[in-house]
Amino acid sequence: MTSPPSAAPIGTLLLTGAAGTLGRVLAPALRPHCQRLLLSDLPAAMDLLAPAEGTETRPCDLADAAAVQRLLRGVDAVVHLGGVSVEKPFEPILQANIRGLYHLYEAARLAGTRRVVFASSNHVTGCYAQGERISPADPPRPDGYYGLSKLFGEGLASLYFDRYGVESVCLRIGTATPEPPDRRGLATWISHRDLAALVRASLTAPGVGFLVAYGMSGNARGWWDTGAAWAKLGFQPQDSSEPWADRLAHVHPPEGSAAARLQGGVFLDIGPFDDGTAAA
Ligand code: NAI
Ligand code: 15L
Repeated sequence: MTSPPSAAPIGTLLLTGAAGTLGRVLAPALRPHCQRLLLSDLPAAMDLLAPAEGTETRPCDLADAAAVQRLLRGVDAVVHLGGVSVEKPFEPILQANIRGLYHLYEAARLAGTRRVVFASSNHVTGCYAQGERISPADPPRPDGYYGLSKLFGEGLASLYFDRYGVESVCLRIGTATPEPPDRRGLATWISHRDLAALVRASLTAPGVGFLVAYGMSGNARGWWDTGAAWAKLGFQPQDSSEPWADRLAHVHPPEGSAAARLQGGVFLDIGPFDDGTAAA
């Protein structure tokens, strides 16, 4: 007997960075919403993936253009988490986040992929002062090569919609941890439950075109204007950092340091690298 047709709104969904921290959170949350879920990560990371019913594994290095083209064949939508996820010297960021993202969008264009949900980051605007209210319309102020690579990704997403019709939602995710870790997290935290709902909304909202949205829970102390983008996505958070406010108010880097003053937090303590690659 053949099984009845699935009512899942998404056909074949590719999750990159599936073996990473958020990949392992999002895979089970996305599985019921697609007909087929492909889990991809670096070959060396595939052991971290727990096999689950209805999923298929696809090892792939995003730096390998031909492999990424094979990966995207038949894919309707992508949740793109793969890449370097912290501040690092330029070279690894160039390979995974800049070249890798170019390979992904080129492959999406060739495959006719409908939509990419791109895990951008709050570090695109990490040099704004903590407490300053900003929106996706404000000028970017990346706080390092990592944030800069996410800004490149947003530019690429814009280009591939305007020229080739590949839709993108770029989520400037805040701090996606089980609980907010410190005072900054009272503004930046997004619960795993809210993140999963935001990603699902980003995959299914009609006619998003190219959209940038901050990703946080319903934090009373948040810094980011989320109204217009969340309305377009039909997203409403269920969680808030407020229950941790008293406990975390005094958990922060030394007052006056860049990490305490600027929205990017401890990423401002990393670099310059002086690793010689600029002169090579
Ligand atoms: P993670 O570092 O745990 O996972 C990233 C995954 O990408 C890893 O499994 C890694 O093996 C894979 N990867 C790295 N280079 C690759 C390459 N060349 N080819 C294929 N795969 C590669 O990061 P996490 O925390 O799960 O974050 C997921 C995404 O969300 C990242 O893009 C990160 O920048 C973004 N993000 C995460 C936030 C958070 O709070 N965790 C906040 C803002 C953005
Ligand atoms: C990010 O973009 C990082 O991937 C994650 O490790 C956190 O540091 C997060 O931002 C944050 O700003 O808290």
